[in-house]
Amino acid sequence: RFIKTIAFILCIAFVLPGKAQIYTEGVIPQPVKIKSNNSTYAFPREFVIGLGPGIKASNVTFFRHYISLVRDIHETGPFVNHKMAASNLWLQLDPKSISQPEGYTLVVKPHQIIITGHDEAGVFYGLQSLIQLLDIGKDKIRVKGYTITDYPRFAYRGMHLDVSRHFFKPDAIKQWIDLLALYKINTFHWHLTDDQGWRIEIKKYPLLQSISAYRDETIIGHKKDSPHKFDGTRYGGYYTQDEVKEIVKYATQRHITVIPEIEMPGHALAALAAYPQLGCTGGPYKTATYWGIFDDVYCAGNEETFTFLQNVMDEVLPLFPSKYIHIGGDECPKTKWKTCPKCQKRIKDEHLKDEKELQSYFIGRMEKYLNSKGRQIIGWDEILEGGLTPGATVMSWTGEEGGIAAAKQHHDAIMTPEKYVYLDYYQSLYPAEPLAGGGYTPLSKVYNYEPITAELSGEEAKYIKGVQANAWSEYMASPAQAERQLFPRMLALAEVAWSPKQSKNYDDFLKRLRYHQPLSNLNINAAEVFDEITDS
Ligand code: TNX
Repeated sequence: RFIKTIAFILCIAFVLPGKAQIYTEGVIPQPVKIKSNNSTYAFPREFVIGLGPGIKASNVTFFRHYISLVRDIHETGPFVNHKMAASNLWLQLDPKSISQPEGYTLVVKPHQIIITGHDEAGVFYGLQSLIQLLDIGKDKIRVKGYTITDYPRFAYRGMHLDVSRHFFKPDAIKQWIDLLALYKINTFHWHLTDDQGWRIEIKKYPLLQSISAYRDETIIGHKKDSPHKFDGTRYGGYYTQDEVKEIVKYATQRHITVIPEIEMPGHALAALAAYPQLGCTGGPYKTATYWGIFDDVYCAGNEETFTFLQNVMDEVLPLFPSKYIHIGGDECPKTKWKTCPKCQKRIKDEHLKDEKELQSYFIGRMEKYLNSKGRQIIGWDEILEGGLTPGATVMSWTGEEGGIAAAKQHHDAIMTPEKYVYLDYYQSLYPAEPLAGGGYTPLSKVYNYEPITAELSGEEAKYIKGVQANAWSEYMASPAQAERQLFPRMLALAEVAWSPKQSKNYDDFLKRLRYHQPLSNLNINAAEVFDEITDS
């Protein structure tokens, strides 16, 4: 009994306060430092947002939108170069007091809230944290007093979305961008082309719009013979260049870089359906109506393939100011190249060893072209086969090995291993879980992923630029379905990408998630999936 009593007292004295100290009502991703300062701020019915010098009003657009959704409260402003003392919420830049790029401090005082950013991104992220601290009562919005100092662990914090397997309208993409920004994700990898649909307008090639953007059937299954419904109408769509520009501008205002992916040499069936001369056999081809890997890919022996892809890039580049262009490179069967006279001639003429080196030749040519336009390439880890081209960044998806190999060769890498961060995979073993991709990545698995592996030395680890989760859309036919599949796991990814390794704590994350209001206030269809439920 004595021992039990002592244990109880020790628990009260040390363990519980320890826990209480880490646990906060809910900033996700967990900030570097967050401390209660025992005050509370209550927004008056009319409040003023003041912007210090150098801060554009676009930084507060989402904050104002959020406030307007949750409460009938009228804020005036934002006022540029306003007076600090006259502002309820004051935003300012001070790269000296917070030295990390994208970093910020947030101080909630009894009479005012102050956000200080290293840069505009920092100010913006401070506002995202503030949104998460709002205590929205019936007649008032209160903010508990916290002092936060925060900055990201990784410079590259990515989310991918496949719009080829299912098409999402521009408005859905904008809402998606808002959600990425709310969780401090700064890169949107937009998977725009694949076998099942080409989704970006290229004016020089009108058949990409009339043929490649559509397929014959509305499909949900994986294999040709799995349950799918043919309703007689073509399925598809594409983004006009004006829509793309608008989306990129929208993302930029939210401090998100959009990286377009134009897939090559594989996953090219939709393009071949319109321009069959770009395939080894000349077709005819059809935009795919089921999922998988297809043998028909761009012909690597045909000069016209390169002319086509370069012309495509000539229209893509002006739309996307990103340093990186993603050129795909994954899952390219070499079957057709093996029997294609033009491909075999290319192998001979270029003194290549085999079809793997032919793929490397293909990527290398496109890399040179993109470098000549001032851009760098990213490719899936299969671009390591047959030798990495000089400046390529590797996106490691089949495992972590590709990223590790790239870092050891002093190439930048982004970790996105399917085993941990594929959000198209099942998130629970619940019988009611909707049809999903073939793997199993529950919330805890995403959360506990650590991008820097022990195989890398400190020097090599610097080449791991960050982490990304992927959202392949084979089983996500609508924004609501996509939300159900991607949330809350995307929040776990955000914490992997942003928060310091040593502050990660899954139990604490789950608590913050339970009290987390923004997803419901924004009407997001998030799955109520916690590991306790799924593991039982
Ligand atoms: C593999 S990940 C693919 C995609 C599929 C995905 C399904 C990668 C680079 N390629 O084409 O959609 O698996 O999880």
